[in-house]
Amino acid sequence: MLFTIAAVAVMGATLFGSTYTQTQISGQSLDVSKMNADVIEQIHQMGGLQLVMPEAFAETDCGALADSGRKVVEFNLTGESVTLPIMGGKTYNAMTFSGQVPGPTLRVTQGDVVKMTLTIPAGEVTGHGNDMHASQMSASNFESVNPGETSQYCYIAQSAGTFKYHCSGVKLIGMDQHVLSGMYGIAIVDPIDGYNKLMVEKTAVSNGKVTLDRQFYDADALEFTLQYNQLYLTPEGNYDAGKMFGHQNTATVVNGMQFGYVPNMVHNLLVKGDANKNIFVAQPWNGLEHKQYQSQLLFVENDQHVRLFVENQGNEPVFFHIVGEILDRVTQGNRVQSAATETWLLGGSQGMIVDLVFDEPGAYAAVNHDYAAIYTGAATVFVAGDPFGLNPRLVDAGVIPAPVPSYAYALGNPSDAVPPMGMNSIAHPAVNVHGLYTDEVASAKIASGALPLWEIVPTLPPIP
Ligand SMILES: [Cu+2]
Repeated sequence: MLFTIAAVAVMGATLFGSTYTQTQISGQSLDVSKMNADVIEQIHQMGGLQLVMPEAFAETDCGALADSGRKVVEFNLTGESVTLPIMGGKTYNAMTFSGQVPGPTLRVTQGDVVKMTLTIPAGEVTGHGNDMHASQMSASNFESVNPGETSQYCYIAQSAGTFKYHCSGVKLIGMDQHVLSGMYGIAIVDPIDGYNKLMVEKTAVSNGKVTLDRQFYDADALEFTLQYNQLYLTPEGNYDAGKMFGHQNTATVVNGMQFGYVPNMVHNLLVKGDANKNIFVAQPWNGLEHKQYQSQLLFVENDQHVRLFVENQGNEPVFFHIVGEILDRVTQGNRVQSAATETWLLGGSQGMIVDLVFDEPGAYAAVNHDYAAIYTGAATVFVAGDPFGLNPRLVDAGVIPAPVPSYAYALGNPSDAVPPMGMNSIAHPAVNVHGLYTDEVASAKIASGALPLWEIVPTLPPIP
């Protein structure tokens, strides 16, 4: 528990204070005189929004579903307020599921029963809840769990797709604060019959004529998750509801971090021969001293089926685009929405699955093609193949025994962008520890086999 006593007092007042309106209006520039004060007062008198949903917060019983013949997948989360870093060397007062932002990714197959258990440690400053969009059941079941308590519900994951889950606040009060401070994640529900093979449109010249030359790729793919959100913070690192109401975010984050997937000093060294010569315009998490927060790159092979699970967790639209690539297929739910499209729009709480093949060796930035978002953090760099011709040097230095089809074989892919394996997953060659994690979560990742590059890189032979 890392809050100062003063911060606890402020948060306590915010979260448990007497009115819903105080929570939402403090510190912001909304013109209250133009709002219907009676309605706001009425909501206040009712205890926030709780009574707007009359069946609110009933108990649920998992017994019937547990014996229904379906596979039961347990999903255990804790609600924890912690201090986490932000770009520029400062920290902010984060709220997390299980000490990480985003929370752990749940992966199930369509038809499975999800048994979600939320535990709030006794020392936690506030209660929390969990609304899983993969469920279809009365919102009353999402519950509010107080410090020292545990609660659970079960549901059948009936629809395939990528679905948000998020804290529902204290009986909906402060939900915005909890989500925008870090309490969100995704559930991936794989289609019961698996994913479809991918068709990529190409053309060829034969007998002097240009013709269609469709390429087909097996359903198995190398998979990543990308979750977009914003931070609305005061200079002291507290949630600023006023900035949220004004849609004036202080940061755009992908998987919790601004510019978390851009080159670092190791890539500078490999490409430029100098750890201090930045090869990307913004490298805020450059050095090894950032440990699990040091930025990493996403490595893929050329001519490889890549699948991205993308979710807009935030308060601003995401215009998802990959500079230099075309999104070969966009799926929402289990329905193809588009093929061979340049950009796809995700509103708030909207997810999609992007399937694509990186045709040429190179570096490709996945962006929210809103310039304000790009410049405040939504630039995520994929490196396909060996565009920098590093294979001979890495082999000479003994880092890898033979040339490799992607740098993932030498450095791994970042753990926070790698989902749990599903029925059509290609295993990543290696996974490194990267993410907006507490040190405890980072240690657990290392214990489960992810590579702490900040410890390994200094021990590697020098690159010639
Ligand atoms: Cu919460």
